[in-house]
Amino acid sequence: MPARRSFRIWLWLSLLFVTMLAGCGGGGGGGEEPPPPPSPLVFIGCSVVVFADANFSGASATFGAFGIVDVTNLSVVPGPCAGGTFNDCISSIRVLEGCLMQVFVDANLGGASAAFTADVADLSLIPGPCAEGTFNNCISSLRVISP
Ligand SMILES: [Ca+2]
Repeated sequence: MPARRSFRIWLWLSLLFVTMLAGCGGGGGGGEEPPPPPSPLVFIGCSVVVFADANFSGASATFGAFGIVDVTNLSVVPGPCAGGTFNDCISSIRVLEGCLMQVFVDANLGGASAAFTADVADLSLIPGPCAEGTFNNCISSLRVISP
């Protein structure tokens, strides 16, 4: 009788052990792919969006990244204005919170400039050196600065 009881206990423990192994296998995947790990990249840079029309409408282009990003010549950025570019073409600007955008009326960050830290819905309301004394359809280069 004791031997039989020992055998039953051994059998019970063996079954328990096998069940635990099976449980581990199932919990460890069981054929299902684990979810992909979250992206290790955290975006802390800046970006701006320029629009050909006021009130953030019309064709747009986005610039920015980390640190300082210079766009030295908007006449090589494809756009809807003369020559199929964004030169002298920007009428409104979105600036990501915390970012600084400098705009220049000439290429290579030259000529009169203005700096913005918030959206500008209508550059024709910003006094400048171009048509009607504003910055509308006037910007030829720009700089985006991350905090
Ligand atoms: Ca210009």
